[in-house]
Amino acid sequence: MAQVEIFSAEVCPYAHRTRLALLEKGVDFTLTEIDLKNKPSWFKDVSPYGKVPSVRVGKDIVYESAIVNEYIDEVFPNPPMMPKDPARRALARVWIDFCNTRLNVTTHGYLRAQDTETQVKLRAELDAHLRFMETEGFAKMGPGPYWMAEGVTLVDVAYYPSFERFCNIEHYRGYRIPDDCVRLKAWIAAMRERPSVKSIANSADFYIKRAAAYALPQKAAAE
Ligand SMILES: N[C@@H](CCC(=O)N[C@@H](CS)C(=O)NCC(=O)O)C(=O)O
Repeated sequence: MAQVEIFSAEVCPYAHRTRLALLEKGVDFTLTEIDLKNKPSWFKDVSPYGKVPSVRVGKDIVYESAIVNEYIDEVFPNPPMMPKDPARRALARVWIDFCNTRLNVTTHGYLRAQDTETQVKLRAELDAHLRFMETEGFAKMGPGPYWMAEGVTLVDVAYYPSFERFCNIEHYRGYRIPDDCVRLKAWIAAMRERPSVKSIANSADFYIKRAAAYALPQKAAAE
C-alpha cells in the first residue's frame, strides 16, 4: 500500500476530522501543514478546491473531509467506522451532513456575527440544533456514549472537531450547551478520553487566540 499523505492545517476542523479517522484506524501517514494564508503553488495539484484536508495515496487524490473519511474507511476497513447496514449507513451520512450544513454553518455565523440581532437569532438556532442532535440523534441512534450503537464511527470524528472548538463560542459569545443536552455532554467527555483525540488535542487558549480575528469587532481584533 502506498504511503498516505495528508495536507492539513492545525486550525481546521475539517482536516482535524481526517487526522482523527487516520489515527482511529492506526494508519501511518505523513502530514504536510499548509499555511492557508500563503498556500504553496503546488497545493492546487493535490487540492483542486484549494482547501484542507486533502489526501494523496499513490495516484489517488481525495478531498472534502466527509468524502476523504469514507475513502479512508473503504481503503483501510479495520476497524470499520461506518455501519454495515445500508439504512444505518444512510443515517450516519445524514448526521454528517447535518454537521456540515447546519451545525457548522450556525456556529461559524454566530462567531462572526457582530450585531446583536444576528447573534440572538443564531443563538436560538444553535440551541435548536443541539436539542435536535440530543433528541433525534443521540437518543435514537444508540445507547451511548458514541453517536451510533456500532461504536466510534465517522459521525463521531465529523462532529468532535467542532466541539473541541466550542470554547470559542463560550468565550466570545458567552454561550453554554443547554443543560438538557445530557447525552451530548457525555459524548464530548467520552471523546476527550480517546487516545486519538488526546494525541492531537489543542488547548482552549490555542483556539481562542486564533478566533479573535473574526470573533471580535475588527478594531478590537487588531489591537
Ligand atoms: N467542505 C470542506 C471544508 C474545508 C475547509 O473549509 N477548509 C478550510 C480550512 S478550515 C480551508 O482550507 N480554507 C482555505 C480556503 O478556502 O482558501 C471539507 O469538508 O473538507
